[in-house]
Amino acid sequence: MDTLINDLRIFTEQSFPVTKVTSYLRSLDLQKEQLEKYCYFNRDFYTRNLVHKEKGFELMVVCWSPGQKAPIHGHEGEKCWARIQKGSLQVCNYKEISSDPMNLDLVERVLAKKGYLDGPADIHSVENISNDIAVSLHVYARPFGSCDIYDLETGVKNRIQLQYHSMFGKLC
Ligand code: 2CO
Ligand code: FE2
Repeated sequence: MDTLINDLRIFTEQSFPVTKVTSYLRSLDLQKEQLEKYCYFNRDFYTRNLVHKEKGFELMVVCWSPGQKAPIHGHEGEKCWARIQKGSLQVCNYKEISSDPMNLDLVERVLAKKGYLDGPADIHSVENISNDIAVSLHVYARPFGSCDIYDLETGVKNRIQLQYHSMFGKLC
């Protein structure tokens, strides 16, 4: 993890060059033991487990029980990547056609399996549609504390604060 954090620091100085960071994260070789202390599951929601945070980026492990979902939300131009470390996740990517009234186009639906690197993401939903747990590693090249949730049924966009479930391996 320390090597990864140091490398992300170097990428911060370079403003996270997308091609370079993408190939770096794609070939990242992390053993599951290195993630274990950040893996907390909750029955009711997916968990956001902070590994490291500084001004330029944050690193997080996200744990998904079967059926858990991050609803459609926006990343607002921040560069962010997610790598599937265990299990699989369905990622749906959207394009905003208009904001008022809300009109999003589903541009892509991907079944991301272990080793798959997603990103940089813009507007997406992420769901564990499998019967097994899933774990993903997220790099946000700008700490990400709140986001817009898009409700397609009501056409309403809500701002929400994002919470951590654990920080540095300890439950919050
Ligand atoms: N962005 C969501 C979150 O930070 C997880 S979906 O993958 O980017 O909670
Ligand atoms: Fe996301």
